[in-house]
Amino acid sequence: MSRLVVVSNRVADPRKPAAGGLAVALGESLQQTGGLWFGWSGTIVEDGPTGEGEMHKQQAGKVTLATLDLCREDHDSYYAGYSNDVLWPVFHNRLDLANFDAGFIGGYRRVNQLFARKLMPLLKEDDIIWVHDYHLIPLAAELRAMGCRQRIGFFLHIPLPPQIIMAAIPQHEWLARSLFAYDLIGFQAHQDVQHFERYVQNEAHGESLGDDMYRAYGQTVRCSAFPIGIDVDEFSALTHAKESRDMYDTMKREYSSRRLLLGIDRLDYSKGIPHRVRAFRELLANYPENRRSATLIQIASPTRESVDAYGDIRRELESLCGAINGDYGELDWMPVRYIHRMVARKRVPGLCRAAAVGLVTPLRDGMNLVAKEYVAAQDPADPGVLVLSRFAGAAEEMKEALLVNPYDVHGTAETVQQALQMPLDERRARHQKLLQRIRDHDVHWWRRTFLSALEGMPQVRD
Ligand code: GDG
Repeated sequence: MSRLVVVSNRVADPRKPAAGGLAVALGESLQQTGGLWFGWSGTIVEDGPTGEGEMHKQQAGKVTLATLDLCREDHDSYYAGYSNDVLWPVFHNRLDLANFDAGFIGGYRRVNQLFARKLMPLLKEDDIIWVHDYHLIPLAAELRAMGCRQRIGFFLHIPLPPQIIMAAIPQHEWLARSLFAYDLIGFQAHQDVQHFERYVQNEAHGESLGDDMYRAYGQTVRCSAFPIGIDVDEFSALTHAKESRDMYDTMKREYSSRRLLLGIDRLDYSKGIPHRVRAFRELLANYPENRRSATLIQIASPTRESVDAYGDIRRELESLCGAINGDYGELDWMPVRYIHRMVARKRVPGLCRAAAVGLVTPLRDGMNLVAKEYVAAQDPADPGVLVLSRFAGAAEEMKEALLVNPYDVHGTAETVQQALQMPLDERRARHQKLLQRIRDHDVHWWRRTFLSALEGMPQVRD
Protein backbone atom coordinates (compact mmCIF):
# COMPACT_ATOMS: atom_id res chain seq x y z
CA MET A 1 0.00 0.00 0.00
CA SER A 2 1.37 3.45 -0.94
CA ARG A 3 2.24 5.87 1.82
CA LEU A 4 0.13 9.01 1.91
CA VAL A 5 1.89 12.36 2.04
CA VAL A 6 -0.38 15.31 2.84
CA VAL A 7 0.86 18.84 2.22
CA SER A 8 -1.10 21.82 3.47
CA ASN A 9 -0.30 25.31 4.65
CA ARG A 10 -0.85 24.31 8.29
CA VAL A 11 -0.41 20.92 9.94
CA ALA A 12 -2.44 19.49 12.84
CA ASP A 13 -1.46 16.76 15.28
CA PRO A 14 -3.89 13.91 14.46
CA ARG A 15 -3.76 12.64 18.06
CA LYS A 16 -5.18 15.85 19.48
CA PRO A 17 -8.89 16.70 19.25
CA ALA A 18 -9.21 18.32 15.86
CA ALA A 19 -10.77 21.72 15.37
CA GLY A 20 -12.62 20.76 12.21
CA GLY A 21 -13.68 18.04 9.81
CA LEU A 22 -10.73 18.49 7.50
CA ALA A 23 -8.09 17.87 10.17
CA VAL A 24 -10.11 14.85 11.31
CA ALA A 25 -10.37 13.41 7.80
CA LEU A 26 -6.74 13.93 6.88
CA GLY A 27 -5.48 12.83 10.28
CA GLU A 28 -7.57 9.69 10.07
CA SER A 29 -6.37 8.62 6.64
CA LEU A 30 -2.79 9.26 7.68
CA GLN A 31 -3.26 7.26 10.90
CA GLN A 32 -4.53 4.26 8.93
CA THR A 33 -1.65 3.80 6.54
CA GLY A 34 1.00 5.73 8.40
CA GLY A 35 2.12 8.75 6.51
CA LEU A 36 3.68 12.15 6.40
CA TRP A 37 2.02 15.52 6.95
CA PHE A 38 4.07 18.45 5.74
CA GLY A 39 3.48 22.20 6.07
CA TRP A 40 4.23 25.47 7.81
CA SER A 41 4.83 25.20 11.58
CA GLY A 42 2.90 28.39 12.34
CA THR A 43 6.14 29.98 13.61
CA ILE A 44 7.37 33.25 12.11
CA VAL A 45 11.09 33.98 12.54
CA GLU A 46 11.37 37.78 12.70
CA ASP A 47 14.78 38.35 11.08
CA GLY A 48 15.37 35.04 9.31
CA PRO A 49 16.73 34.80 5.73
CA THR A 50 14.14 34.49 2.93
CA GLY A 51 13.56 31.15 1.18
CA GLU A 52 14.89 29.23 4.19
CA GLY A 53 13.24 27.70 7.19
CA GLU A 54 14.15 25.34 9.97
CA MET A 55 12.36 21.99 9.73
CA HIS A 56 10.90 20.21 12.74
CA LYS A 57 9.99 16.56 12.73
CA GLN A 58 7.73 14.94 15.23
CA GLN A 59 6.18 11.48 15.41
CA ALA A 60 2.45 11.44 16.17
CA GLY A 61 1.52 7.74 16.34
CA LYS A 62 2.04 6.35 12.84
CA VAL A 63 2.17 9.83 11.36
CA THR A 64 5.29 11.91 10.86
CA LEU A 65 4.67 15.64 11.14
CA ALA A 66 7.28 17.69 9.29
CA THR A 67 6.90 21.44 9.66
CA LEU A 68 8.86 24.44 8.49
CA ASP A 69 9.27 27.85 10.10
CA LEU A 70 8.94 30.88 7.81
CA CYS A 71 10.76 34.17 8.10
CA ARG A 72 8.66 37.34 8.45
CA GLU A 73 9.20 38.48 4.85
CA ASP A 74 8.25 35.11 3.35
CA HIS A 75 5.21 34.81 5.61
CA ASP A 76 3.97 38.29 4.78
CA SER A 77 4.32 37.93 1.01
CA TYR A 78 3.34 34.24 0.63
CA TYR A 79 0.60 33.91 3.25
CA ALA A 80 -0.83 37.31 4.16
CA GLY A 81 0.06 38.73 0.72
CA TYR A 82 -0.39 36.52 -2.34
CA SER A 83 -2.55 33.81 -0.70
CA ASN A 84 -4.91 35.95 1.33
CA ASP A 85 -4.76 39.34 -0.36
CA VAL A 86 -4.78 38.13 -4.00
CA LEU A 87 -5.97 34.55 -4.44
CA TRP A 88 -8.59 34.50 -1.67
CA PRO A 89 -10.47 37.66 -2.79
CA VAL A 90 -10.20 36.91 -6.53
CA PHE A 91 -11.28 33.28 -6.18
CA HIS A 92 -14.30 34.59 -4.20
CA ASN A 93 -15.13 37.03 -7.04
CA ARG A 94 -13.94 40.08 -5.04
CA LEU A 95 -11.64 41.83 -7.49
CA ASP A 96 -12.42 45.05 -5.64
CA LEU A 97 -10.66 43.71 -2.53
CA ALA A 98 -7.63 42.22 -4.26
CA ASN A 99 -4.27 43.87 -3.65
CA PHE A 100 -2.13 43.05 -6.69
CA ASP A 101 1.06 44.20 -5.02
CA ALA A 102 3.89 43.11 -7.33
CA GLY A 103 6.03 42.22 -4.30
CA PHE A 104 3.83 39.30 -3.19
CA ILE A 105 4.43 36.84 -6.01
CA GLY A 106 8.15 36.48 -5.26
CA GLY A 107 7.41 35.28 -1.74
CA TYR A 108 4.64 32.94 -2.90
CA ARG A 109 6.96 31.32 -5.41
CA ARG A 110 9.86 31.24 -2.91
CA VAL A 111 7.85 29.47 -0.22
CA ASN A 112 6.49 26.92 -2.70
CA GLN A 113 10.06 26.25 -3.83
CA LEU A 114 11.17 25.97 -0.22
CA PHE A 115 8.37 23.47 0.49
CA ALA A 116 9.39 21.43 -2.58
CA ARG A 117 13.09 21.48 -1.70
CA LYS A 118 12.49 20.37 1.90
CA LEU A 119 9.84 17.81 0.99
CA MET A 120 11.74 16.16 -1.85
CA PRO A 121 14.32 14.27 0.29
CA LEU A 122 11.52 12.95 2.52
CA LEU A 123 9.66 11.26 -0.36
CA LYS A 124 9.63 7.53 -1.12
CA GLU A 125 9.24 6.10 -4.58
CA ASP A 126 5.63 4.95 -4.42
CA ASP A 127 4.26 7.73 -2.18
CA ILE A 128 0.94 9.31 -3.06
CA ILE A 129 1.07 13.07 -2.52
CA TRP A 130 -2.07 15.08 -1.71
CA VAL A 131 -1.62 18.88 -1.78
CA HIS A 132 -4.28 21.15 -0.28
CA ASP A 133 -5.53 24.54 -1.24
CA TYR A 134 -4.65 27.82 -2.90
CA HIS A 135 -1.49 28.50 -0.90
CA LEU A 136 0.25 25.68 -2.74
CA ILE A 137 -0.95 25.76 -6.37
CA PRO A 138 2.61 25.72 -7.86
CA LEU A 139 3.96 23.02 -5.51
CA ALA A 140 3.63 20.12 -7.97
CA ALA A 141 5.39 22.08 -10.72
CA GLU A 142 8.25 22.85 -8.32
CA LEU A 143 8.45 19.19 -7.27
CA ARG A 144 8.37 18.01 -10.91
CA ALA A 145 11.20 20.42 -11.72
CA MET A 146 13.23 18.63 -9.03
CA GLY A 147 12.50 15.24 -10.61
CA CYS A 148 9.48 14.11 -8.58
CA ARG A 149 7.56 11.41 -10.50
CA GLN A 150 5.13 10.30 -7.79
CA ARG A 151 1.40 10.81 -8.27
CA ILE A 152 0.36 14.24 -6.97
CA GLY A 153 -3.23 15.32 -6.38
CA PHE A 154 -4.50 18.79 -5.58
CA PHE A 155 -7.71 19.76 -3.80
CA LEU A 156 -8.96 23.33 -3.90
CA HIS A 157 -11.10 24.10 -0.85
CA ILE A 158 -12.32 27.44 -2.21
CA PRO A 159 -14.20 28.12 -5.46
CA LEU A 160 -12.49 28.50 -8.82
CA PRO A 161 -13.72 31.79 -10.33
CA PRO A 162 -15.07 32.21 -13.87
CA GLN A 163 -12.43 32.57 -16.57
CA ILE A 164 -12.89 36.32 -16.95
CA ILE A 165 -12.24 36.92 -13.24
CA MET A 166 -9.33 34.49 -13.08
CA ALA A 167 -7.77 36.36 -16.00
CA ALA A 168 -7.51 39.51 -13.85
CA ILE A 169 -4.68 37.93 -11.84
CA PRO A 170 -1.45 39.09 -13.48
CA GLN A 171 0.04 35.59 -13.06
CA HIS A 172 -3.09 33.65 -14.05
CA GLU A 173 -1.43 31.80 -16.90
CA TRP A 174 1.43 30.68 -14.68
CA LEU A 175 -1.08 29.47 -12.07
CA ALA A 176 -3.11 27.55 -14.65
CA ARG A 177 0.01 26.01 -16.16
CA SER A 178 1.09 24.99 -12.65
CA LEU A 179 -2.15 23.09 -12.17
CA PHE A 180 -1.29 20.87 -15.11
CA ALA A 181 1.71 19.51 -13.20
CA TYR A 182 -0.76 17.59 -11.00
CA ASP A 183 -2.22 14.22 -11.96
CA LEU A 184 -5.59 14.92 -10.40
CA ILE A 185 -7.34 18.19 -9.49
CA GLY A 186 -10.32 18.10 -7.16
CA PHE A 187 -12.82 20.94 -6.86
CA GLN A 188 -15.71 21.32 -4.44
CA ALA A 189 -18.51 21.74 -6.99
CA HIS A 190 -19.41 21.00 -10.61
CA GLN A 191 -19.55 24.72 -11.21
CA ASP A 192 -15.83 24.98 -10.42
CA VAL A 193 -15.11 22.20 -12.92
CA GLN A 194 -17.09 24.15 -15.53
CA HIS A 195 -15.02 27.25 -14.81
CA PHE A 196 -11.87 25.19 -15.21
CA GLU A 197 -13.09 23.73 -18.48
CA ARG A 198 -13.89 27.16 -19.92
CA TYR A 199 -10.52 28.49 -18.86
CA VAL A 200 -8.76 25.52 -20.47
CA GLN A 201 -10.65 25.94 -23.72
CA ASN A 202 -10.74 29.72 -24.08
CA GLU A 203 -7.68 30.99 -22.25
CA ALA A 204 -5.22 28.09 -22.42
CA HIS A 205 -6.42 26.97 -25.89
CA GLY A 206 -6.47 23.42 -24.61
CA GLU A 207 -9.21 20.82 -24.85
CA SER A 208 -11.47 18.56 -22.88
CA LEU A 209 -10.68 14.92 -23.76
CA GLY A 210 -13.77 13.47 -22.07
CA ASP A 211 -13.82 11.23 -18.96
CA ASP A 212 -12.76 14.22 -16.82
CA MET A 213 -9.46 14.52 -18.69
CA TYR A 214 -8.11 17.86 -19.94
CA ARG A 215 -5.11 18.70 -22.08
CA ALA A 216 -3.22 22.02 -22.26
CA TYR A 217 0.39 23.26 -22.13
CA GLY A 218 1.49 19.84 -23.41
CA GLN A 219 0.19 18.12 -20.26
CA THR A 220 -2.85 16.06 -19.35
CA VAL A 221 -4.70 16.27 -16.05
CA ARG A 222 -7.81 14.69 -14.59
CA CYS A 223 -10.23 17.09 -12.95
CA SER A 224 -13.50 16.34 -11.10
CA ALA A 225 -15.74 17.58 -8.32
CA PHE A 226 -15.26 15.92 -4.93
CA PRO A 227 -17.62 17.81 -2.60
CA ILE A 228 -16.17 17.73 0.91
CA GLY A 229 -18.37 16.54 3.76
CA ILE A 230 -18.27 16.36 7.54
CA ASP A 231 -17.95 13.44 9.92
CA VAL A 232 -21.71 13.18 10.46
CA ASP A 233 -21.55 10.47 13.12
CA GLU A 234 -18.92 12.30 15.13
CA PHE A 235 -20.78 15.60 14.94
CA SER A 236 -24.13 14.00 15.85
CA ALA A 237 -22.46 12.20 18.76
CA LEU A 238 -21.04 15.54 19.97
CA THR A 239 -24.62 16.80 20.17
CA HIS A 240 -25.16 14.38 23.05
CA ALA A 241 -21.92 15.24 24.89
CA LYS A 242 -22.24 17.15 28.16
CA GLU A 243 -20.95 20.56 26.95
CA SER A 244 -23.28 20.45 24.01
CA ARG A 245 -26.33 19.40 26.06
CA ASP A 246 -25.59 22.13 28.61
CA MET A 247 -25.40 24.67 25.81
CA TYR A 248 -28.68 23.43 24.36
CA ASP A 249 -30.44 23.50 27.75
CA THR A 250 -29.17 27.02 28.49
CA MET A 251 -30.36 28.31 25.13
CA LYS A 252 -33.74 26.64 25.42
CA ARG A 253 -34.21 28.04 28.93
CA GLU A 254 -33.07 31.55 28.08
CA TYR A 255 -35.05 31.75 24.85
CA SER A 256 -38.01 29.60 25.92
CA SER A 257 -40.62 31.73 24.17
CA ARG A 258 -38.28 33.08 21.53
CA ARG A 259 -37.06 31.83 18.18
CA LEU A 260 -33.33 31.59 17.69
CA LEU A 261 -31.61 32.26 14.39
CA LEU A 262 -27.96 31.28 14.21
CA GLY A 263 -24.93 32.17 12.12
CA ILE A 264 -21.46 30.72 12.77
CA ASP A 265 -18.64 31.89 10.54
CA ARG A 266 -15.11 33.13 10.50
CA LEU A 267 -15.43 36.90 10.24
CA ASP A 268 -14.62 36.85 6.52
CA TYR A 269 -16.11 39.12 3.87
CA SER A 270 -16.96 36.07 1.75
CA LYS A 271 -19.45 34.86 4.37
CA GLY A 272 -21.99 37.63 3.75
CA ILE A 273 -22.51 38.45 7.44
CA PRO A 274 -23.48 42.15 7.01
CA HIS A 275 -25.98 41.20 4.26
CA ARG A 276 -27.44 38.60 6.62
CA VAL A 277 -27.77 41.10 9.47
CA ARG A 278 -29.49 43.54 7.09
CA ALA A 279 -31.90 40.77 6.08
CA PHE A 280 -32.64 40.22 9.77
CA ARG A 281 -33.35 43.94 10.19
CA GLU A 282 -35.72 43.73 7.24
CA LEU A 283 -37.44 40.77 8.88
CA LEU A 284 -38.07 42.83 12.00
CA ALA A 285 -39.23 45.81 9.95
CA ASN A 286 -41.56 43.90 7.60
CA TYR A 287 -42.86 41.18 9.92
CA PRO A 288 -43.35 42.96 13.28
CA GLU A 289 -44.58 39.75 14.94
CA ASN A 290 -40.88 38.81 15.15
CA ARG A 291 -40.04 41.78 17.37
CA ARG A 292 -39.38 40.65 20.96
CA SER A 293 -39.59 37.12 19.62
CA ALA A 294 -36.75 36.42 17.16
CA THR A 295 -33.08 36.71 18.17
CA LEU A 296 -30.11 36.42 15.87
CA ILE A 297 -26.98 34.93 17.44
CA GLN A 298 -24.03 35.63 15.18
CA ILE A 299 -20.72 34.03 16.12
CA ALA A 300 -18.01 35.63 13.99
CA SER A 301 -14.69 34.13 14.98
CA PRO A 302 -11.59 36.29 14.43
CA THR A 303 -9.50 35.51 11.35
CA ARG A 304 -6.62 37.05 9.31
CA GLU A 305 -6.76 40.31 11.23
CA SER A 306 -3.50 41.55 9.68
CA VAL A 307 -5.23 41.91 6.29
CA ASP A 308 -6.96 45.34 5.91
CA ALA A 309 -10.24 44.11 4.44
CA TYR A 310 -10.86 42.09 7.60
CA GLY A 311 -10.67 45.16 9.82
CA ASP A 312 -13.18 46.91 7.53
CA ILE A 313 -15.75 44.11 7.71
CA ARG A 314 -15.43 44.01 11.48
CA ARG A 315 -16.18 47.73 11.81
CA GLU A 316 -19.11 47.45 9.39
CA LEU A 317 -20.62 44.58 11.33
CA GLU A 318 -20.17 46.20 14.73
CA SER A 319 -21.89 49.36 13.58
CA LEU A 320 -24.75 47.44 11.95
CA CYS A 321 -25.42 45.27 15.01
CA GLY A 322 -25.24 48.33 17.26
CA ALA A 323 -27.73 50.20 15.06
CA ILE A 324 -30.25 47.33 15.00
CA ASN A 325 -30.07 46.84 18.74
CA GLY A 326 -30.46 50.59 19.22
CA ASP A 327 -33.43 50.81 16.84
CA TYR A 328 -35.32 47.68 17.84
CA GLY A 329 -33.97 46.55 21.23
CA GLU A 330 -36.10 46.61 24.37
CA LEU A 331 -35.05 46.54 28.00
CA ASP A 332 -35.77 42.81 28.08
CA TRP A 333 -34.82 41.86 24.50
CA MET A 334 -31.90 42.55 22.20
CA PRO A 335 -32.42 41.43 18.60
CA VAL A 336 -28.78 40.67 17.77
CA ARG A 337 -26.18 38.93 19.85
CA TYR A 338 -22.89 39.37 18.06
CA ILE A 339 -19.89 37.51 19.42
CA HIS A 340 -16.45 38.20 18.00
CA ARG A 341 -14.75 35.23 19.62
CA MET A 342 -14.22 31.56 18.93
CA VAL A 343 -16.84 29.38 20.60
CA ALA A 344 -15.57 26.01 21.94
CA ARG A 345 -16.16 23.29 19.33
CA LYS A 346 -17.93 21.03 21.84
CA ARG A 347 -20.63 23.67 22.34
CA VAL A 348 -21.32 24.24 18.64
CA PRO A 349 -23.66 21.23 18.09
CA GLY A 350 -25.84 22.24 21.07
CA LEU A 351 -26.08 25.78 19.77
CA CYS A 352 -27.05 24.54 16.30
CA ARG A 353 -29.69 22.20 17.74
CA ALA A 354 -31.29 25.01 19.73
CA ALA A 355 -31.63 27.26 16.66
CA ALA A 356 -34.93 27.26 14.76
CA VAL A 357 -33.16 28.63 11.70
CA GLY A 358 -29.56 28.13 10.55
CA LEU A 359 -28.39 31.07 8.43
CA VAL A 360 -25.62 30.06 6.04
CA THR A 361 -25.62 32.87 3.52
CA PRO A 362 -22.13 33.43 2.09
CA LEU A 363 -21.70 35.65 -0.96
CA ARG A 364 -19.39 32.92 -2.26
CA ASP A 365 -18.06 29.77 -0.62
CA GLY A 366 -16.21 26.67 -1.81
CA MET A 367 -18.51 24.37 0.16
CA ASN A 368 -19.42 25.61 3.68
CA LEU A 369 -19.26 22.98 6.36
CA VAL A 370 -21.48 24.89 8.80
CA ALA A 371 -24.47 24.09 6.53
CA LYS A 372 -23.75 20.38 7.00
CA GLU A 373 -23.01 20.71 10.72
CA TYR A 374 -26.32 22.51 11.28
CA VAL A 375 -28.24 19.66 9.64
CA ALA A 376 -26.25 16.96 11.52
CA ALA A 377 -27.01 18.61 14.88
CA GLN A 378 -30.80 18.81 14.50
CA ASP A 379 -33.33 16.76 16.43
CA PRO A 380 -35.00 14.70 13.64
CA ALA A 381 -38.32 14.87 15.49
CA ASP A 382 -38.33 18.67 15.60
CA PRO A 383 -35.64 19.96 13.25
CA GLY A 384 -34.76 23.56 12.45
CA VAL A 385 -34.66 24.97 8.91
CA LEU A 386 -31.49 25.65 6.95
CA VAL A 387 -31.45 28.89 4.93
CA LEU A 388 -28.60 28.49 2.46
CA SER A 389 -26.98 30.78 -0.07
CA ARG A 390 -27.18 29.57 -3.65
CA PHE A 391 -23.56 30.74 -3.98
CA ALA A 392 -22.17 28.20 -1.50
CA GLY A 393 -20.82 24.98 -3.04
CA ALA A 394 -23.13 23.18 -0.58
CA ALA A 395 -26.16 24.44 -2.53
CA GLU A 396 -25.37 22.01 -5.37
CA GLU A 397 -26.17 19.11 -3.06
CA MET A 398 -28.43 20.51 -0.35
CA LYS A 399 -31.47 21.19 -2.50
CA GLU A 400 -33.96 20.76 0.35
CA ALA A 401 -32.60 23.78 2.20
CA LEU A 402 -34.34 27.10 1.53
CA LEU A 403 -32.01 28.60 -1.04
CA VAL A 404 -31.50 32.38 -1.13
CA ASN A 405 -29.60 35.01 -3.06
CA PRO A 406 -27.79 36.77 -0.19
CA TYR A 407 -27.42 40.00 -2.19
CA ASP A 408 -31.23 40.19 -2.25
CA VAL A 409 -31.76 41.34 1.32
CA HIS A 410 -35.54 41.66 0.90
CA GLY A 411 -35.88 38.18 -0.62
CA THR A 412 -33.70 36.69 2.13
CA ALA A 413 -35.89 38.27 4.82
CA GLU A 414 -38.99 36.75 3.19
CA THR A 415 -37.34 33.34 3.10
CA VAL A 416 -36.34 33.59 6.76
CA GLN A 417 -39.97 34.37 7.56
CA GLN A 418 -40.99 31.29 5.56
CA ALA A 419 -38.46 29.24 7.56
CA LEU A 420 -39.85 30.53 10.87
CA GLN A 421 -43.37 29.55 9.83
CA MET A 422 -42.64 26.20 8.22
CA PRO A 423 -44.94 23.43 9.45
CA LEU A 424 -43.39 20.50 11.34
CA ASP A 425 -44.16 17.92 8.60
CA GLU A 426 -42.31 19.92 6.00
CA ARG A 427 -39.38 20.59 8.32
CA ARG A 428 -39.06 16.88 9.04
CA ALA A 429 -39.29 15.88 5.37
CA ARG A 430 -36.65 18.39 4.30
CA HIS A 431 -34.36 17.53 7.18
CA GLN A 432 -34.56 13.78 6.51
CA LYS A 433 -33.46 14.24 2.91
CA LEU A 434 -30.66 16.64 3.83
CA LEU A 435 -29.39 14.30 6.53
CA GLN A 436 -29.33 11.42 4.06
CA ARG A 437 -27.34 13.48 1.58
CA ILE A 438 -24.70 14.58 4.07
CA ARG A 439 -24.43 10.98 5.28
CA ASP A 440 -23.97 9.63 1.73
CA HIS A 441 -21.28 12.20 1.00
CA ASP A 442 -19.52 12.52 4.32
CA VAL A 443 -15.88 13.38 4.86
CA HIS A 444 -14.80 9.72 4.69
CA TRP A 445 -16.48 9.33 1.30
CA TRP A 446 -14.67 12.50 0.14
CA ARG A 447 -11.26 11.23 1.21
CA ARG A 448 -11.83 7.69 -0.17
CA THR A 449 -13.08 8.84 -3.56
CA PHE A 450 -10.32 11.40 -4.03
CA LEU A 451 -7.55 9.03 -3.01
CA SER A 452 -8.84 6.11 -5.05
CA ALA A 453 -9.07 8.38 -8.13
CA LEU A 454 -5.50 9.51 -7.50
CA GLU A 455 -4.27 5.95 -6.98
CA GLY A 456 -5.96 5.05 -10.27
CA MET A 457 -3.83 7.51 -12.23
CA PRO A 458 -0.84 6.04 -14.09
CA GLN A 459 2.40 6.86 -12.27
CA VAL A 460 4.63 7.60 -15.22
CA ARG A 461 3.95 11.03 -16.71
CA ASP A 462 4.51 11.86 -20.33
C1 GDG B 1 -12.73 26.51 3.68
C2 GDG B 1 -13.67 26.96 2.55
C3 GDG B 1 -14.89 24.79 2.75
C4 GDG B 1 -16.37 28.61 12.68
N1 GDG B 1 -16.46 29.45 13.73
C5 GDG B 1 -16.24 28.72 14.83
C6 GDG B 1 -16.01 27.40 14.44
N2 GDG B 1 -16.10 27.36 13.12
C7 GDG B 1 -15.92 26.12 12.33
C8 GDG B 1 -17.22 25.68 11.71
C9 GDG B 1 -16.68 24.84 10.54
C10 GDG B 1 -15.40 25.56 10.18
O1 GDG B 1 -15.01 26.34 11.29
C11 GDG B 1 -15.61 26.53 9.01
O2 GDG B 1 -15.71 25.79 7.83
P1 GDG B 1 -16.37 26.44 6.52
O3 GDG B 1 -16.52 25.36 5.54
O4 GDG B 1 -17.65 27.07 6.90
O5 GDG B 1 -15.42 27.60 6.04
P2 GDG B 1 -13.84 27.98 5.83
O6 GDG B 1 -13.12 28.09 7.13
O7 GDG B 1 -13.86 29.20 5.00
O8 GDG B 1 -13.22 26.73 5.00
C12 GDG B 1 -15.04 26.32 2.70
C13 GDG B 1 -13.85 24.38 3.79
O9 GDG B 1 -12.60 25.07 3.57
C14 GDG B 1 -13.56 22.87 3.74
O10 GDG B 1 -13.16 22.47 2.48
O11 GDG B 1 -16.15 24.22 3.10
O12 GDG B 1 -15.88 26.67 1.61
O13 GDG B 1 -13.80 28.39 2.55
O14 GDG B 1 -16.35 23.54 10.93
O15 GDG B 1 -17.98 24.97 12.63
N3 GDG B 1 -15.76 26.40 15.28
C15 GDG B 1 -15.70 26.73 16.60
N4 GDG B 1 -15.92 27.98 17.06
C16 GDG B 1 -16.18 29.01 16.21
O16 GDG B 1 -16.34 30.15 16.65
N5 GDG B 1 -15.41 25.77 17.46
